[in-house]
Amino acid sequence: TSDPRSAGNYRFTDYHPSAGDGRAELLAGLVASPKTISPKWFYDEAGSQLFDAITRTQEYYPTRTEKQLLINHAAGIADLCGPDCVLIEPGSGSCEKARLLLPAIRPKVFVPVDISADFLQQSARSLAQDMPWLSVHAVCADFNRSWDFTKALPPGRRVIFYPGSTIGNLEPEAACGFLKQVRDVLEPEGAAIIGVDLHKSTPRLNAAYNDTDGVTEAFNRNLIQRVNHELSVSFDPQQFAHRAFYNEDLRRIEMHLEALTAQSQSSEGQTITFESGDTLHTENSYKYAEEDFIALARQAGLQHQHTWIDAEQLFSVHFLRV
Ligand code: AVJ
Repeated sequence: TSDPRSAGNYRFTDYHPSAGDGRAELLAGLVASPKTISPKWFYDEAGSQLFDAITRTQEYYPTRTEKQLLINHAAGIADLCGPDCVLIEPGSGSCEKARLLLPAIRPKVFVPVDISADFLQQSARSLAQDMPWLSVHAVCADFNRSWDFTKALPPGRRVIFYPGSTIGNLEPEAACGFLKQVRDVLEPEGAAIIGVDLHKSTPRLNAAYNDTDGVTEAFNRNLIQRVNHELSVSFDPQQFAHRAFYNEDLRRIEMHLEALTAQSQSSEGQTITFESGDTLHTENSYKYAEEDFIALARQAGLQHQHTWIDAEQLFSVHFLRV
């Protein structure tokens, strides 16, 4: 099929998110001490597929638990949304989770927002086809930089859907900042549905990030390939070990790559050097007790309305309002 930007119940608006100079930032993190990299670099083609495979491992409970919560409580969630809302999903990806809620919520319009134009158009268009009663207004934008796209939305009660515990990648202060931005967009009467992984026993958490099939290990190591590709260097992924553990004091999973041998590579006149045992900090994934997330949301000016939690107390879905 051709590519009409508007057809039937489907519409697409491109805000042309600029890639920015990610590479300079990437290199800066690799020559710093300690070495760090933003988890956003995980998600190239191979990394996105590996993440998908992670969600299907025995040990990684968040995705299947959250989906089951959305299925079980779709009617209750829809009740709190009310009729004819404008449902916005920042970072919508496959729209797979929204699909679980849309038939219950029946929003006036669904607005999937993603930075990846091609993938967004594919998934939003097929959603519009599968749900002909639904208006889909896809927006290509970088919501981490600007929420300006919301100025062009139709009127109606705004509900922001942010599943997956993606908010866990942010430091708590930054998570609060994100929620404040959400609140601004929701004025005067909007709401937010946010999926948050729960603080729990260390063994359970450690297992989820150290699956026995080595999928998370491959996902972590794929960052070395990404660095090689982005910076035209050639580190050997096999010379890095996957390390993932729950930091109980900070209530976060930390992922690192540990160099098994000394190695160095030059890029743009700078040298990236690993001594044997040096680590690269690749991800934080914060976990919250129910009341702690509610307190964080309140700090951001969002009131708690309801929280759904599974019987094993693994994952939470919060409904917040302005
Ligand atoms: C996509 C950030 C929610 O933190 O659990 C999964 C990413 N990293 N396994 C998470 C991830 C390793 C995931 N988030």
